[in-house]
Amino acid sequence: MVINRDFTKGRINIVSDKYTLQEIISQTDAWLEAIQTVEKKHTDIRSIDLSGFDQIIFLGCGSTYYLSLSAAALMQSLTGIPCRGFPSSEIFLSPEVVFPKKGKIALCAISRSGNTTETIRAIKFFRANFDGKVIAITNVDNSQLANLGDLNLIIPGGYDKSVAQTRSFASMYVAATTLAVIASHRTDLHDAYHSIAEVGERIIHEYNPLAQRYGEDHDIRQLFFLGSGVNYGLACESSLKAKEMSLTVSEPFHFMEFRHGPISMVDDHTLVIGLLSDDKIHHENAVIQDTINLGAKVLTLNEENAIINFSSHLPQTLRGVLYLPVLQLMAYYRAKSFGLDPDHPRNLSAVVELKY
Ligand code: F1P
Repeated sequence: MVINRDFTKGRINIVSDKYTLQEIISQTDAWLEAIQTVEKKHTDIRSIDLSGFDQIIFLGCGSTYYLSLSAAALMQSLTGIPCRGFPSSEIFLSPEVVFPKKGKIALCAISRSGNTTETIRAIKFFRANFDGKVIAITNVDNSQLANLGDLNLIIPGGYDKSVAQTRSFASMYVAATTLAVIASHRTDLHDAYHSIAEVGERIIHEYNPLAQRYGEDHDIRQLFFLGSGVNYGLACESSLKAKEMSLTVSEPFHFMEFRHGPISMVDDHTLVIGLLSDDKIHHENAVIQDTINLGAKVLTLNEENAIINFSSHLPQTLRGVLYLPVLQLMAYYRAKSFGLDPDHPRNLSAVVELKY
């Protein structure tokens, strides 16, 4: 598929910072690369036979920890295999809360750089103490992680030069989704997923002006991102983008949890972003309405009947990545409107490599 991305004539005006905007708007190429990369490993995935494991543990740090939360939820919902997502450090710091006493465990380690010390250490700990398989997902092919897995899924085209992950997160999330689809033997989903990049491209163009409008609204002082099920990890990641890039107070919650305390924070300088679903929509909309009644502004995303409509005609399980680009753009524009450099968030480096 050829994607027409002539942004000189399009509605997206590239401004002075170097990487983040370009990475966000070019990400759908990396989605396609991710699908193709995982599909090529179809036979290897089948020979690992994840259905023979009692649990799959997904792990990463920061963005890739949030990716692990969503990937674990998606893998479990598609395959029925119990899955959990953990920060990499918990694997070796608190193994007693991570690993069940009995059963065969597989590990899926996710890292953009492939060199984050905690993630590498977690795999080494697992190898030393357990007999299970390791799957690695990364954007860097000469990284440590790229050689540590029994199965290595590498998507170089997703790599971000910016510190905050946008394209890289999305590309690795698409890889994790494709992995779950193949592991679940759902050929119907497999075929359907191929249209995801085209849909994503359309959403980026259609909603870029809206993302800019919300991002530049300085009447908004705090952000809450709500998501349930698979969408919770995506809400966490979207919230992290706003935090890192625009230094805005921003928190993620499960929809129904929001009424149990956090709702106290809502005022008329609050934006509540709802990553809505099909099957839980009744409850999710009720929470959104409660926040509107308290004066919040809202931004909702869903297949239809939301402010941002995907109109993808794809099943809910495949739509996760579609929530990301507009929320990444919103964080980007907010950062720019505050005079911040979205490529280099304060106090952050692209990789955390520990010396101890
Ligand atoms: C993990 C990570 C990034 C984050 C930050 C520090 O990196 O937490 O998500 O943006 O710059 O490192 P990785 O293991 O995915 O490369």
